[in-house]
Amino acid sequence: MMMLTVRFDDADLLRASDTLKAHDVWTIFTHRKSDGDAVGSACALFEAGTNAGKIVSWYSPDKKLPETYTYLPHFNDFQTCEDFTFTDDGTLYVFLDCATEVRSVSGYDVTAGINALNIDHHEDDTLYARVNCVDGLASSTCEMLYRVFTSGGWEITPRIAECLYTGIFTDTGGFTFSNTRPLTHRIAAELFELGVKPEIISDHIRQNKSPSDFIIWAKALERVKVFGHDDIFAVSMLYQSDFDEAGADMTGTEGLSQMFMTLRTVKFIAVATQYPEGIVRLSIRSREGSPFGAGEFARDYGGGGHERAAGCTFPYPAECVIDELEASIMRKYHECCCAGQ
Ligand SMILES: [Mn+2]
Repeated sequence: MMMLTVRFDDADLLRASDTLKAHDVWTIFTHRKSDGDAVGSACALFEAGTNAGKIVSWYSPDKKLPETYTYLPHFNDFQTCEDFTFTDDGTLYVFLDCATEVRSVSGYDVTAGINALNIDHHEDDTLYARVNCVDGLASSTCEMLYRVFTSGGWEITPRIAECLYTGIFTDTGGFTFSNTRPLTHRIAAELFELGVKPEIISDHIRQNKSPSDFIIWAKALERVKVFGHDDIFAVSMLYQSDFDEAGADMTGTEGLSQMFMTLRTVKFIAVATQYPEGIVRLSIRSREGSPFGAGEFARDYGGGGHERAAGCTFPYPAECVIDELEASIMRKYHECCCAGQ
C-alpha cells in the first residue's frame, strides 16, 4: 500500500513563501545522489534568494554534482558536506526534494525545533521540518517551488525559469511519467513564456553521455536478467571495477534504470550499483502492471522515493546481489499474490 503521510493545503505555499521572506540567511540542503530536480530546485532558490538580497549557501553529502547540470546558475556554489552543525542564529535551513532529513547531510535532529523549511513532493515525506510544504501529487520539487514563488509574488527571471524547467523535465522523464499532470504542462508553458528554450534544455539533459558512460551502459545491458511470470521483472548490476576500468563517473548512470523500462514485458526493474565504500544501492522503477510499486519495495529495505521511482541500499555483498535481488523480488511477488487471494 502507498504510505500517504502528506496532507497538503494551498495555504502551505504562502506559508513557505512568507518563511523565506522572513529570513535573511538561507542554507539549502539537497539529497544524496543529486538529480535534476534537486539541482534545479537548489539553483532556482539560490538565484531567487540572491536577487532578494539574501545570503545563501547550499550543501549535500555528494562529492560532486552530475556534470549534466553545469549550465545552471549557481552550479559552482554547491558545497559538499557530510556532517553539518545546525545553529540557532536565525538562519533558515531549507530542505529541497528530501523525503526525510536523513536523505541529506547528517546532524539534523527532528526533535530539536530547528528552524527548517521542507519543500518537497514525495508522497512518503515525513514532514520533519518546522514548516512543511509538501504536495505528494506534484511532479517535482521544482513544480512546488514555482507554486511557492507565484503565491508570494516572487519574480521568476529567465534564469530561475530555466532551473525550474530542468527539474520538472527530469522528474517527469520529459513529461512522459504518470506524475505529469495538466498543471505540470501549464507550469511548463508559463516557464516557456518566461524565456525557457525547451530544445536547449532537452539537449543539455539528454545529449550528455561520454564514451565511457556507454561502456558502463553496455555492461548493464549485457548483465540484465529478466524473470518472473510473463517476464515482468528485470535486474542488472554494475560493479565498482566497471567504473574503474571504463574511467567513468558514477553520475553517468542517470537514465539507465528507466531505459530498461523500454523492455516490452518488464514492469519492474532494479539496477544495483556497487559504490566505492562497497555499499550496494538499488535504483528501482515500476509501471502499471507491476504487482508492487518501486517505492513499496524500497521501503522494505529502509529506502524511499515515489511509487514508480525509488531507491535503497541493499544489504548483501556485491557478489551475491543479483541472486539475492531476484530472490527478494520473487518473495515479494508471492507475498503480494497470496495477500490478494
Ligand atoms: Mn524530485
